[in-house]
Amino acid sequence: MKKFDGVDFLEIDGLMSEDEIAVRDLARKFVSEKVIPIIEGHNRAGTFPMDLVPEMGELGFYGATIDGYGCAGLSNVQYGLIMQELERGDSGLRSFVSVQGALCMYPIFAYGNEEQRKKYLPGMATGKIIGCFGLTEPDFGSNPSGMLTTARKDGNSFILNGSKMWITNGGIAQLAIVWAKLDGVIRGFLVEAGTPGYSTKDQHGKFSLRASVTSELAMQDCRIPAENMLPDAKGLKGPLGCLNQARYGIAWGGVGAAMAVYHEALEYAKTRIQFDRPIAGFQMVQEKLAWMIREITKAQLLVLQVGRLKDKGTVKPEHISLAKMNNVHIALQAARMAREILGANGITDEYQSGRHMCNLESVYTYEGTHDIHTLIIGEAITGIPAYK
Ligand code: TGC
Ligand code: FAD
Repeated sequence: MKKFDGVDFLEIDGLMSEDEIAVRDLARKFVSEKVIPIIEGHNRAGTFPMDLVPEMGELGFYGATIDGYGCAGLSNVQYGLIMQELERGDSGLRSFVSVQGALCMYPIFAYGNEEQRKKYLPGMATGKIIGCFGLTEPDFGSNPSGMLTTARKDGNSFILNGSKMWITNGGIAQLAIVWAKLDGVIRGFLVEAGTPGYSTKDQHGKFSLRASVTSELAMQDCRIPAENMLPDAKGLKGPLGCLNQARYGIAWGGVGAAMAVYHEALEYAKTRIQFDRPIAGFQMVQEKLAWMIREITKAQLLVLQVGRLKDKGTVKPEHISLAKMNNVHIALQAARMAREILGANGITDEYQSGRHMCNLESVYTYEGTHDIHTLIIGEAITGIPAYK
């Protein structure tokens, strides 16, 4: 297939600085050279490409917006462009980097004390320490405020009890951020792998995000030092603050996945001959390709504006919800259309679109389902919460 060199129908590159484009191109090259050649094999085997972890650290992908502690100190737009390119490769790879940076390094940076930052962030920036984020429980997904996991103070320790489910990187993480209720208030705890009473079990049988580790976490009288609580996160707004960071990255990732399937469908349609001419010449195929480029262009503008607001410090959670829900939705629709254009070939892993389509079903559901983001926007514009 023709080399991927971006999708830019409306000269949106012209809205970005040279530094932003340089970071994007670095990530694009990494994905083209290191990810695309190996990712279908990992997807088929159901394994995460661990070999790529140190190189992504060297490239500054982890905790990229943090200034100091070995992190790259990039802008939010630069960070978003990295996530876009990673998800062009595979949603599982972007998930790994999202969880490491937005869901694990960010809470240590934002809610931790200086000792915690110095102890964990430099190792996480290189990928030597892998993190996971335990919020969801078997009976509390969209409604994390009902969580059952508890923490109890016992002398100089906390004792954790409970379980978490669907945790990205769980089985490969050296450090888990576990959210639990202490005297009824949600707090964040740093649990190191190997702590007695803490165990993980990988979840198998996934048809989605196969090149990503998803695990259950169990805490059974798990005793951790008292200094392992994040001092500045109190209540649900602690984990929701992390989700703002991760949902923002996913919104960019959606653009990347949509660009990958559009590119594949367009190249295929130009060379696949039926009824003596390329299928790209049929109106119904063009309608699908035109829909894709229209939606990708809108998604690019949407997320760039959200990134600019984030860099200015004026972004609101509902802006991020709008971008996450829209961009993942259009990426999933685009992947389904691309799969259709590829005909029977679209159901094999010789082509990427089927893998992206399956991955995006998870992305549509995690970090707040599409419908939960609809309700977040609904609350923002009406002032009336409709979750309960
Ligand atoms: P609610 O009463 O609305 O809010 C509780 C407190 O939180 C504050 N708040 C926020 N703070 C920061 N950022 C936000 N986005 C916030 N939204 C709300 C709010 O002001 C309040 O503060 P305070 O001071 O009054 O206490 O909470 P609720 O229980 O009614 O829930 C609202 C709802 C449904 C929107 C929320 O629970 C939600 O977003 N649910 C979805 C859960 C979710 O997204 N889970 C994701 C798990 S992690 C994951 O999926 C990782 S996938 C990783 C990968 O592989 O990429
Ligand atoms: P439910 O909350 O049971 O929702 C089921 C359906 O009901 C959905 O369609 C939902 O939109 C709808 N619904 C629920 N409430 C309402 C309402 N009030 N109004 C209208 N509709 C509603 N979690 C973590 O903590 N850390 C991770 O690293 C992580 N990684 C994940 C990786 C993968 C591959 C997947 C699939 C999930 C991951 N999750 C993780 C969990 C994810 O965040 C949850 O799956 C998600 O929040 C939805 O919860 P649920 O699956 O329990 O669905």
